[in-house]
Amino acid sequence: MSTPSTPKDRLRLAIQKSGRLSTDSLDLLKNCGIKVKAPKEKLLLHSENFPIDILFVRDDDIPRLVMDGVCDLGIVGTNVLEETALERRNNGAVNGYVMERPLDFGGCRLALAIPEERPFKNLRDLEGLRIATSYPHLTGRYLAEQKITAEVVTLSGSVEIAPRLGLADAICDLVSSGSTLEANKLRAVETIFKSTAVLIRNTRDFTAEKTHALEIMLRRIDGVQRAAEAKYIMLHAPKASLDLIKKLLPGSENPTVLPLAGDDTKVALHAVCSEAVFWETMESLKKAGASSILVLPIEKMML
Ligand code: PRT
Ligand code: ZN
Repeated sequence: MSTPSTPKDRLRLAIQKSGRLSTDSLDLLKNCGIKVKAPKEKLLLHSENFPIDILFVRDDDIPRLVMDGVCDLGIVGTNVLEETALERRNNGAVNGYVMERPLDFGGCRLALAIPEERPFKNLRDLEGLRIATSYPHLTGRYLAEQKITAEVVTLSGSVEIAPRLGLADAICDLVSSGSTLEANKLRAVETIFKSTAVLIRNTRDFTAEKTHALEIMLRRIDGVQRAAEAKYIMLHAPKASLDLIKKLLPGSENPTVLPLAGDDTKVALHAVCSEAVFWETMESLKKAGASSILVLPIEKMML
C-alpha cells in the first residue's frame, strides 16, 4: 500500500527494543509484509512500504506510551500491561487502551514459588511471609483476593535469588520452562496470572488513513497467526473410508476430493487443517486406510 508521509497519517507502534519479545515482534511485522530494518542505534524507524513508524523502547514503557497517546499501538506482555494498568488505577490515572489481538508468542506465567525444602499444604501457608516480586500490584491483588496477609517486597530484577539472600521467604515471578526456579532450588506453588504478548491500541480517534492502515495490519496479523498453526494436508484415501478419514482431520472444513487416475477405489483428498497435525493424527489416518500422506506448511491465509 502507499505510504503517506504526514506523521499524523502514519501509525506509531511501540515494540521492545531488546529482549524476549523483540525478535518475535519484528518477525510478526515481517510476516505481515511490513518492512522495517532491525534497530541499531535508532529509536524510531519508518517502514518503507507501510504507513507505520516503529518506536523501540523498554517493554515496561510500552503500556504508558500507548495509554498516554504517544504511540497508537504497542506489543507487550499482558503481565506488564496489567501491572501498569493496576498501578495507574491506584494512582487515579486513566487506562485508555484496547486489546486488539492476543499474539502467539511471549507466553509465560506469573507464579508464587517457595524454597524447595519449605513445607507447603495450601495457600494459607503463605500467611505472614515476605514475598519478593517485580509485579507488586498483580501479586498484591491476588493476595487480597485470596485474603492472605503477606508483605510484598518489590525488586526490579533477580527476584529468584531473594530467598537465598534472606530478602524474602517466597517469590512471585515469571516462569516459562521452570529451569530458573529449579536452578535456584525453588518450586512453584500457584500460578496467579497467565501472560502472552498482545497488540494494544490507544482509545483516541484515528484519522481515516490510520484506521485503514490498522484494518489492513489486523487482517494480516490474523492471516499470519492462522497460518502459523494451519497445515495443508494431502493424502490418498480408499473411497470406503473417506468419511472416517475426513473426521480425523483436525479442524478442517470441506476438503477437496479428487479422482485418482488409474484407481477407481481411491480418491485424493486435499484439506486445510486449522489446527496442528501431529504424528498421532497421521498414524490414525494411516490406520484408517490413508496413504501418501503429505503435510505442508501454509505461508499466508486470507479467509
Ligand atoms: O529491557 P526490558 O525492560 O525491555 O526487558 P526485560 O528484561 O524487562 O524483559 P524480558 O525481555 O526478560 O521479557 C519481556 C517479556 O517477555 C516479559 O514481560 C514477558 O511478557 C515475556 N516473557 C516470557 C518472559 C519470560 N517468558 C521469562 N521466562 N519474561 C521473563 N522471563 C524470565 C523470568 O523473569 C525468569 O527470570 O525468565 C526467567 C524464567 O524463565 P524459565 O524458562 O527459566 O522458567
Ligand atoms: Zn522490562
